[in-house]
Amino acid sequence: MLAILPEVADALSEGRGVVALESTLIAHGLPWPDNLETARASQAAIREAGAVPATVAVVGGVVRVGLLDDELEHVARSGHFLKASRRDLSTAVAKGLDAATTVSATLWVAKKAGIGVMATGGLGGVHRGAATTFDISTDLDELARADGMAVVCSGVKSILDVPATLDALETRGVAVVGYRTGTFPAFTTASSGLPLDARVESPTEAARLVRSHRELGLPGAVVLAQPVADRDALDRDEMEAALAQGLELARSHGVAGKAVTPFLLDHLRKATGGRSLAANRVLIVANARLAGEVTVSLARG
Ligand code: PSU
Ligand code: MN
Repeated sequence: MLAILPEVADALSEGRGVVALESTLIAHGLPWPDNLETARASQAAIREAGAVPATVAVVGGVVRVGLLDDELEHVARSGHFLKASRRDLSTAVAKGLDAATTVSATLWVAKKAGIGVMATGGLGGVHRGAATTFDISTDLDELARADGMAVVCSGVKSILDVPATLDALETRGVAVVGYRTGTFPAFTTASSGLPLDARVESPTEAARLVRSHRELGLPGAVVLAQPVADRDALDRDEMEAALAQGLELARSHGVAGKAVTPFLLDHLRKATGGRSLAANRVLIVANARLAGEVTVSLARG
């Protein structure tokens, strides 16, 4: 049921490093043409690290693992790709639809294809107000079952309830490791201020930790959380103020469920004069690069 690009299939059968990339951030997270530029730069960064990129999406009802450049452009440009979490995959396939995959769907597809490392910008998690709305991303449950997967990100979407999300990850037994940081990154802000129990300083050390997790047969993924580069990072108070405003707007416009993220990201972009978008781009590419380095180190054994 999976259409694996020959280049990706070859790399997998030869035991070379492969990194899975999600496509929701291309179709829904970033505006055109930043989305295509970022998707291309992410793939290039993975190649520079010596690994092979595999962007995941459903195209015409086919679950694709690895996209050619014109297909990447189609995802970025078309505007009609659905946002598919894991549970939406069967509908997309049965109906022959185009769908971008979230972290949960990408993790599931990657695992199925035999890919052990993925990269993204920010994970989904517990939304603010989840105590009454029950809006908790299925990303968290998939992270809990994606045994031995390494997921490189810059924490979770800043629009979430970050402390509650960290707690939910702990409950689910998902290992969260800071990459050259002792606190959980907060997406376009370098730190949430929330302490982490573990940190690593290099791709080799990260790979060693992932290998231990796998050899122990522990369930769930290892989340490797890398902060956005200092020079691109946004100030936490500024972000919080813009967010509060955006959340209020979303509420008054009746925006709910999976439409919330694109709405808020767009609001933040305007409110920060484009700096949140620039930081978002930078961190996505940096995470792809780090994921490439980690998968190469894992492949060396
Ligand atoms: N982070 C972003 N932009 C995004 C996402 C995360 O900055 O578009 C996407 C990811 O694909 C993630 C998904 O898996 O949002 C989670 O969505 P939901 O809250 O609907 O589960
Ligand atoms: Mn959500």
